[in-house]
Amino acid sequence: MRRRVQRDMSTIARRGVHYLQKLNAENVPADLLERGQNRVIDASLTLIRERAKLKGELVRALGGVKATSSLLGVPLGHNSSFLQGPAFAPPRIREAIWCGSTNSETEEGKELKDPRVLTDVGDVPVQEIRDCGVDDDRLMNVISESVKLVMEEDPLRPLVLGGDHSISFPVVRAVSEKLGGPVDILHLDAHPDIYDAYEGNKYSHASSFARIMEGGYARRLLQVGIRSITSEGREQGKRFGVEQFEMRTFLRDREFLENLKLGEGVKGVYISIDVDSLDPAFAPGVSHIEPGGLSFRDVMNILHNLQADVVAADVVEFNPQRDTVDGMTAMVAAKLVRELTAKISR
Ligand SMILES: [Mn+2]
Repeated sequence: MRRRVQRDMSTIARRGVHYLQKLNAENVPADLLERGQNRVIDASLTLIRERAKLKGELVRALGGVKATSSLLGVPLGHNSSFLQGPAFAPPRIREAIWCGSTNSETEEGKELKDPRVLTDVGDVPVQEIRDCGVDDDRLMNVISESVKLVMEEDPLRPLVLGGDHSISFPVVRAVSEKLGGPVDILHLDAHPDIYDAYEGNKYSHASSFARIMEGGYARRLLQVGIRSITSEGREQGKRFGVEQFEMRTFLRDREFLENLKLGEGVKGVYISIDVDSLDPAFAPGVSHIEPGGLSFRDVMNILHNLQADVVAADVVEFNPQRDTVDGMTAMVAAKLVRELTAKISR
């Protein structure tokens, strides 16, 4: 009985966003279907474009800033190898940012209620687009296009709320293409996410950094917090010249990592934070619980001391379905977003 209950629970958790009906298109002409899908995609991009434009106009009218963090939610969970809960993360993170249990200033004194510091263009409607039978090649293009629409509105810079880690590929691709060259990436994660493919899926959340490195979108890739890595992960790391900092040597690497200077000679720095880079004691609401990770203060020290022009960032893999009842990990993800906002906005 107990075993059966556990299986049912895990079935429900795995089901994630599968409540969506599969589009039944067997007898529908392909061109009719594609025209309909294109209209839905156009409508999705129009909403992002117009919201980004409005927020950009507002910030420019207020004046006096070079860079403003702009939240863009990408509620995508189906490229996870295990659970799909990260699809539900963006609204939970926003709720925690503004929940009022703490003040609205970052640790170093930036006021988040100032739209010149932090603005929001909403979510890419991932589930609505998938519900129309759009495949991942096109969905990834929609995500890249949405990121570019934000960057179109100077001084907005994308701060992306995941979603599973597969979203970092289309986001970094867009940032690099828009800026016209590679970036340096600081990637905090328990896992290197650099498999050539995982379970046959080239868009897997375990493969995003293979796609990024193949595409030439990054010059340096520093991976910090690593403690679940296979021989393939290490080989792929060598193949792409990745600087992998494993937790087992963190005490030795700490001073270096707390004094990073990145991005010179490239278009800027991208920061990707997988919430599971933190020890599960600090952030239990993740799909892949991996003991032995960074403390929240370790991450703050690395971020606060980083010298870099941060052009974009993401916070991924927060899984609300695994969080504590009081939403502790939502607060952790929200604080990561708040402090990344401080890092980006100038
Ligand atoms: Mn991870």
